[in-house]
Amino acid sequence: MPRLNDQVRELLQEYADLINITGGDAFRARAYEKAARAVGGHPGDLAGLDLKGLQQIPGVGRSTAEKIAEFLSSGRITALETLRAAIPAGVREMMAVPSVGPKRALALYRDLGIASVDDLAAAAGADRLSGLPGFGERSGEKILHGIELMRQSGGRTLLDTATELADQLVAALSAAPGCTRCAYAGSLRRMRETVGDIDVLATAEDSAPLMAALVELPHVAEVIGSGPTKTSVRTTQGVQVDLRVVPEEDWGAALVYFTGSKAHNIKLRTMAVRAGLKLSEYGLFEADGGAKVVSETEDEVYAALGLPWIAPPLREDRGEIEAALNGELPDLVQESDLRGDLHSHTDLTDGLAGLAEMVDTAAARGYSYFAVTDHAPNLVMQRMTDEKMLAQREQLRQLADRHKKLRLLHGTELNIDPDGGVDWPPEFLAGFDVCVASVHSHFGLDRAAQTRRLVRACENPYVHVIGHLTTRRIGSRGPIDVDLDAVFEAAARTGTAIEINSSPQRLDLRDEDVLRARRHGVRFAIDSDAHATGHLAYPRFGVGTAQRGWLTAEDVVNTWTWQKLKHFLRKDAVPR
Ligand code: DGT
Ligand code: CA
Ligand code: CA
Ligand code: ZN
Repeated sequence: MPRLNDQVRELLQEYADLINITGGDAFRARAYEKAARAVGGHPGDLAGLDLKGLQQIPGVGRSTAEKIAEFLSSGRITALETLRAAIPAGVREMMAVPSVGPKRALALYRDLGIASVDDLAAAAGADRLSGLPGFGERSGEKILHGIELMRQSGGRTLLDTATELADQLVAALSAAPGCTRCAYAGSLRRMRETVGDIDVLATAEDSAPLMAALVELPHVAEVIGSGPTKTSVRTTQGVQVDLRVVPEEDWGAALVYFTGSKAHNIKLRTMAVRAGLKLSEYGLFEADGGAKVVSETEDEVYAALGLPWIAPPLREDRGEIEAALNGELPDLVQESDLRGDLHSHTDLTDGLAGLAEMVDTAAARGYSYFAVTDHAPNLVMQRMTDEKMLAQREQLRQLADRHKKLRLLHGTELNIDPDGGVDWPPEFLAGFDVCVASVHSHFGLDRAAQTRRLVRACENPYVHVIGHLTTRRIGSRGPIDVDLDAVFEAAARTGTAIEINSSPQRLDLRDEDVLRARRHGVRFAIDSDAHATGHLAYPRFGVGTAQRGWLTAEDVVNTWTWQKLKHFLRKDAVPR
């Protein structure tokens, strides 16, 4: 079952969307949207909270609290159901298509009777949109492109949702009678940015109790198929889960096989064949005679092929087998290597939590440094001023007494303007301990202009980190068009770190671009970009992306000691 808070977040977000679509009060819609985020980011469980308790959650007002209370007691929200009855679910899905939005979704429905993303694709493809008021020449083309983006991620699940679900499934199945081992495999174990389905592997003498345990879980909405070795289900969130149960002595071979990737597996099998062996999910066997060589642990399987164990994020056939043969596998960065976080927000701008709360949570993670980097004034809706920024700096200095072991850094997230300039003059910038600079506007500039602006941002002596470089959002916004090599070259030359933004919707840079940046000698910062205390745990996902990009701790500036980071923040040359 999804966490109750997440269920409520979904419902409030849907309510806000439907208010927008039906042309309701935009401020009301925004209030529900904010409440949705507040509930999703709230660390405590909503269950058992009364009206008063609910209203104590920052961002939840009286009417939201009443709706949540109604849901907690009756399982429904009347006002939401009224709106649902007026608008087909497909219209809300259309609203999520990049470049459509609520107003156009409603116009498409009212004027053309278009009520689903499929209908919309057909109408745009047949050029039936251009006559509509508010739809320009190229609207159809843009909408088709947006639908394509949505479909590319189509049906795939983001890493945070999949990880949370898989952790729960593994815990539940491990407790089933007779289960001796249980873990997830597949693309999730390789830490891909999205997963098609979740592959869970377990060992037991008798598989029946495990299969039964899976099918009976409250997460399960539908059983797709069930047999003695494999059961597939679909969860209430629509995620497919495959459970395979093997005998304990085949664990290693099965784990290698079902972790994949397919391309990595094919390479391994070819190596086995050359050595007169046969590799399958049941083990490594002699090709003639069929005697089993090994299969109990992954180590044994790799060793029998003449290889060291290869970390799952590397198993993409991107040169890892060759590197393993040459003894050149990277010593991958681990989450435990991180000593701090250089990008976070508070409720001074669009974060949900107050400064002290964010700092306390960072301290509890055992960090030795932590930067607060609220948005700078050019992102107009955040209403930042010099006075607010300086007041926050003062507050942060005062919090330092409370956290002797945590060095607090006062920073900001600057906006890279179309020409590559940033907010504030040099005198003011010089007052920050750390500056992240990011693109938040003008996503449509041509390649030359995008490249120029990012190179200039790297060359700015006050900019330490380029935030979410390509600005993509998985499934909803493509990357900007930019010559990445030119930007990486500039970053390496100027000693500017490139961020791996760990937010599961972004994971920006993505794995392949990390791999490429690394060849230029770029340094990286694995940041949470937290907008709530719970988000401070996001670097788990950024580390996965970094591992898929072959990074070591040395490549990542926020694994460095404060002594070393201090030089980096002065943009002194740090020796490689
Ligand atoms: P996904 O679920 O699309 O994100 O990606 P995976 O990699 O989890 O793929 P999935 O779920 O189809 O299969 C899980 C693993 O099983 C995969 O990583 C490799 C292995 N596997 C599945 N089918 C084949 C196959 O036909 N040949 C080989 N060599 N391996 C396979
Ligand atoms: Ca899978
Ligand atoms: Ca699968
Ligand atoms: Zn940002």
